[in-house]
Amino acid sequence: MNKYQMLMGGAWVDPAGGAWFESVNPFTAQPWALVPRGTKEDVDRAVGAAKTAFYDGDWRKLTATARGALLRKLGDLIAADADRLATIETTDNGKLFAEMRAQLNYIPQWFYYFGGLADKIEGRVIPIDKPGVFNFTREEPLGVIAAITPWNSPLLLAAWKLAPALAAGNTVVWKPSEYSSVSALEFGALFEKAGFPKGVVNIITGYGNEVGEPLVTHRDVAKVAFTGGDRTGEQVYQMAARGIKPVTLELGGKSANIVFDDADLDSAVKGVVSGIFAATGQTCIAGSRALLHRPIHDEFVERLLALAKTARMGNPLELSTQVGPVTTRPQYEKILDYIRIAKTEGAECRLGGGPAERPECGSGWFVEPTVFTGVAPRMRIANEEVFGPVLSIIPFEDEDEAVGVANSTVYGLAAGVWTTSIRRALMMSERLEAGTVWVNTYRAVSYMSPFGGYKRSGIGRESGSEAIREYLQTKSVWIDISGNSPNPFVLR
Ligand code: TXE
Repeated sequence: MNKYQMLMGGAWVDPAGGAWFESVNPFTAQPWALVPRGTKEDVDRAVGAAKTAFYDGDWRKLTATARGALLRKLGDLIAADADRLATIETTDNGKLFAEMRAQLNYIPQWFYYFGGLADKIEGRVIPIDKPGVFNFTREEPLGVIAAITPWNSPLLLAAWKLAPALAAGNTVVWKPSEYSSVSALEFGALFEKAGFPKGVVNIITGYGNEVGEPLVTHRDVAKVAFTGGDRTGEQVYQMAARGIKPVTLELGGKSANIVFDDADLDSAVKGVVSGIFAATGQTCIAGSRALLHRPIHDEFVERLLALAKTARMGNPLELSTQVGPVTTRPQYEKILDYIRIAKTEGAECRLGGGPAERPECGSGWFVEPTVFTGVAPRMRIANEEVFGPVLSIIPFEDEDEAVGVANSTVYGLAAGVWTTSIRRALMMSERLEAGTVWVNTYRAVSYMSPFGGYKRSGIGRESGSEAIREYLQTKSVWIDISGNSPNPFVLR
């Protein structure tokens, strides 16, 4: 087993406590790598390195154009290493190699896009209402950014934070999930190769309470960018509040995929299947509720079951596999618990409904693609994030009811609408409380388009030009050009 080190101030170092933990391959349920178990002492060291790089190092002296060029170089290096990094991600988190490779091939775009934005961060000259005074603004970096990422798309979700944070001129301490740290540590080598000054990006691994908390509360961390579960997000927000630190939070959801009777049902069936069974349902944007217009409900369910039954499970490294294992043992147990809860609540299980014990699943943590009909909006399965291949189907009578049910959860990350009516498409996209609305498609994301949650799904936006604002602060500069001495006892 490879034994890894952490990246701090440009050096690869052992954890201060001298302890490592095993990273387990979800397909074999066997450990395959040893990850450093960081502690508060390591956090102090990593934040110290990032602080030094921010205030004293070469990073500050680079022009914005040179900073952008480094980001673009990094993008090239990722593209050249995509297959290797994707294989590592699949081995670490069990998601399909086909999916991870597509992500890795796309990740460079975040570094190209934000690299391009680096030298387009401009202030304003304000035609101020006071004669003899010149006023302008500067957009400045915040300082040391703590980036905390989850296990489901380890490098993609890190890129969403690192690319804008670095483009804006900040330095970063990145803590990947304890379940998927290996790709982050391998990725770390590319920063040095690209020519980033030492300490601009630091990577610290370990558990949420041992590393995440001291990182969030560290007095030299200026901002926290977090993706994870909403309960942890709430804790992170509370801890950051004590230090009056801004946060970006991306916290998952219970997204509704709404199918109207005028929809192209072939596309809609594929869209609903992709929304919940792709990535084994372990995505923040999972369309875990299918809201079906009553006139097409029965036919749609039959077609959906027919397609879902064909999903090939097995080794995520094989390109023919469509549904892989669940990433972590606790997550596997959580999904099975929710299936039990749904059955107890009276939902009707029409497909799956338990662990997958097919020979091709080996000893991995597999759950059968599961479909419940007869789900009532009040049931827990219709309100709580399962983060697995479990679909809840809820019928609706008309547009008002569809909107009401879709908006009835505490979340608001995404929604899908399937219709051929332009009126419905526009009306629904206005009335749905979600940061992303897809019409006649699902699971589309881009570096160019802002992404984030309404309500309990989060705060702030990642991707798109909006994202860079999350890593900047505005300074207003006033210069007296009148040459007069004003009355010191009144406001100028
Ligand atoms: O996530 P956590 P978990 C949801 C999903 C899943 C549930 C739990 O429903 O079932 O969250 O997953 C770090 N201070 N999502 O437990 O705890 C942790 O080490 C600071 C949705 O794996 O949120 C990891 O790096 N940091 C989500 C990161 O937070 C802490 C993706 C995320 O872990 C911390 C993943 C603490 N006190 C899970 N505790 C999405 N939005 O897509 C943990 N961490």
